[in-house]
Amino acid sequence: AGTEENSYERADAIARYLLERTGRRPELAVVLGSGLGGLGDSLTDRQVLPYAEIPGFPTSTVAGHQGNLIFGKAGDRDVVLMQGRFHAYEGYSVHQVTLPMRVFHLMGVRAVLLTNAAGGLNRDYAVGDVMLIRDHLNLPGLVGCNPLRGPNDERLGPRFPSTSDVYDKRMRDQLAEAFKQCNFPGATRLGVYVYQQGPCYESVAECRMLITMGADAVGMSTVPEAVVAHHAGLRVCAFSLITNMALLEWDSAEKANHEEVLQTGQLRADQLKSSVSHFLANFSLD
Ligand code: 6GU
Repeated sequence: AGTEENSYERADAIARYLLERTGRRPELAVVLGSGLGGLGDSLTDRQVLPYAEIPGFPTSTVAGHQGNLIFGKAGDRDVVLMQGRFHAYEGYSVHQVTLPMRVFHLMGVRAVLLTNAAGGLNRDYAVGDVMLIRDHLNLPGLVGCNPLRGPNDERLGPRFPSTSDVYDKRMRDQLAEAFKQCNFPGATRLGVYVYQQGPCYESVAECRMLITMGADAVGMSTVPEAVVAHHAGLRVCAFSLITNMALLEWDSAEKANHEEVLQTGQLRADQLKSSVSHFLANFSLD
């Protein structure tokens, strides 16, 4: 797409800078969601680049979100990891939010794992479960805020890309296997993630609406990146840590809050770290 913020030229300049500066050739990129940034520690042979040191890259701001690009190894595999992502609710344009996917593609990365913290809508789910994303509802995308809006640059992907096949089944199955092998203590679910821009958590009526639309979990990220990565031909896999249950009763004494989201991230940090490391070291791209 043709805005200056995520143009081929900008993404390509950043990709070249990173390849030159690090000498690394990662095959896989990982984006760490709220409270999951600690996964960055699990890599070996690490090289940490703060976003602020990368010319042309946006910088990140929210409490609980760090801002580093980490190059390193998981087993024998070279990976690059975003510790902290850009969200539309912070004021970044949807083009800035998705720029890193184009950078990864132009660096030669072939697959991306996107992670997030999400609210559980499906009443079978519990706090601390993981939901592998099978499909999404891109609410802002449907009503005029699609990350691919604008002139299309064919070097980055087609004008009218499909989205019926964004989430790669083979990667997802391998990820499920990694959670199983590592005895992840929560259930591993398969479901539909609905993206709403935030920063407000949903009202009770909104949660009820989202359930009738077919969503199992709700969050404020991932879908723009997934769409742009898929557009560029990257293989995409994504999961949500269910950090809290969305509230469906009007007179509930509870309410959604960021502390609970971060606490559940903490609670599951070590187990997520081992499952994701296992996946990164063992998954196969063919
Ligand atoms: Cl309940 N809603 C949204 N939109 N994002 C979340 C969440 C809920 N819990 C964690 N992230």
